[in-house]
Amino acid sequence: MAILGSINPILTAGLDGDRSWRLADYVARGGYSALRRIIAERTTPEQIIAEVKKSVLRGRGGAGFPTGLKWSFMPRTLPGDKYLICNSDEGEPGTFKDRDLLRYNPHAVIEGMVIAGYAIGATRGFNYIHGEIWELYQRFEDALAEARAEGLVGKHILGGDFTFELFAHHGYGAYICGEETALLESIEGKKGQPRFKPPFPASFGLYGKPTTINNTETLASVPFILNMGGDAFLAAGKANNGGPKLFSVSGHVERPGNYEVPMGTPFATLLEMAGGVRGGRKLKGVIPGGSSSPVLSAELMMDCTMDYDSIAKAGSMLGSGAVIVMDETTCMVKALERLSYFYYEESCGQCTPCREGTGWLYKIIQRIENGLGRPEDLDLLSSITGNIMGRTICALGDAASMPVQSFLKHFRDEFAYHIEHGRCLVPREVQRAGS
Ligand code: L3W
Ligand code: SF4
Repeated sequence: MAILGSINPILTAGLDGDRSWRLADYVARGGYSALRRIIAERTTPEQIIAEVKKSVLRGRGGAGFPTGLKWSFMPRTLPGDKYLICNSDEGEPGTFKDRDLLRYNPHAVIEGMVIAGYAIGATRGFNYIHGEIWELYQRFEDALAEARAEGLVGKHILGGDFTFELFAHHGYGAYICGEETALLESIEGKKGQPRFKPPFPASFGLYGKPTTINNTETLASVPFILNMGGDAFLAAGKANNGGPKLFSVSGHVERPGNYEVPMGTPFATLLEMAGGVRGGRKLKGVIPGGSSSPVLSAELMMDCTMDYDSIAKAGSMLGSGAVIVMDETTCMVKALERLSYFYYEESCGQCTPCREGTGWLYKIIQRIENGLGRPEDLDLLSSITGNIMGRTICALGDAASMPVQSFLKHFRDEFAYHIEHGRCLVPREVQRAGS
């Protein structure tokens, strides 16, 4: 079990048995009661959307967009196919929460998808599952078969008027397929390259039809909102940041893993739950929301609470909730070199600033790391990132630029030292002690 701890758990409550992914176990935990009530009481889609809006559930995939608002964009009464997609293409470096939800609580995802499908008037749903974690695809298929056999998915769900077919779809492991419009292209059988937005998927989505795309954790939260009520879900978090959140804590901590805590929990508490900085070392920096979010210094991070607003105020993003902890043994140039390689490798190549810029950034950071940096390199890095940001089709260009800008902002001295001395400010033996 990689869910290592929680405070007031909701999403992961009762997942301590060894069959938590089975239908019978989910039902024993109160599963599918929200869906049964909706069908039996003929709850209207408007009522469901109103409850989700009240909960202030914000998208758990990275952008934090309000879920109820997104659902209300769907032209529900328009005739013809409309789609719901669960984005389980979890690929952001540092993020590993959605795979645990699929692994241990797949029926919460299914129930959330059926309720969401009902609320937005969808006719079909797809769960797009990251291609490199095959066993989850199989587990989701098994759960889907159980749900179908009980009439919880498919034609005339639970004997009512609502028909909703749901399918699992596995991706092929490209990071960019987690971008919502690249994901649509991928399901359509094309190369996974992002589309221009607008039009947004709510008006032109899968096969050109209205489509809503939500993250796995977002959809898994929906049954709990309907059961406890929007107000209670909001109160389980913090104003404007409803509910609990799963955080994937990795890096230099004693107990890396997933933790469920209320939005607004102090970072210091989360760090303590993860056993603190390994070996009692000093905290140096934290990437609070997955590799695309700007790095923060230890001082800034220790003042943060884990919610969208607090992390934004400190100059970063809560993103997908992937908290990467770095201690005093970390060479920040090396860390950034690794991140930059990732974006260079994963750029889909459609836009010149991203295709050329990510490679250029990586090349410069690599030469600084290798002791061959030039005095003008830091200004050059700033200039390149400034010319990528806001000039690309999708957010990957920004995602590649923000780490560079933030590493330079908070750890500029280390980069300057590398350039001047051709070696790291953190002595080799200290780095080795930490590796
Ligand atoms: C209709 C409008 N719909 C916005 C919808 C839009 C999307 C959602 C958010 O990037 C971030 C990125 C990564 N009419 C709308 C509208 N929408 N305006 O709202 O949109 P947006 O553009 O703010 O974000 P995005 O393009 O979805 C997501 C960051 O997340 N990230 C990446 C995480 C990676 C994973 C993973 O591996 N699972 O989550 C982490 O920080 O950099 O900034 O649905 O259509 N007017
Ligand atoms: Fe592709 Fe990068 Fe352009 Fe996104 S920003 S569409 S990943 S080239």
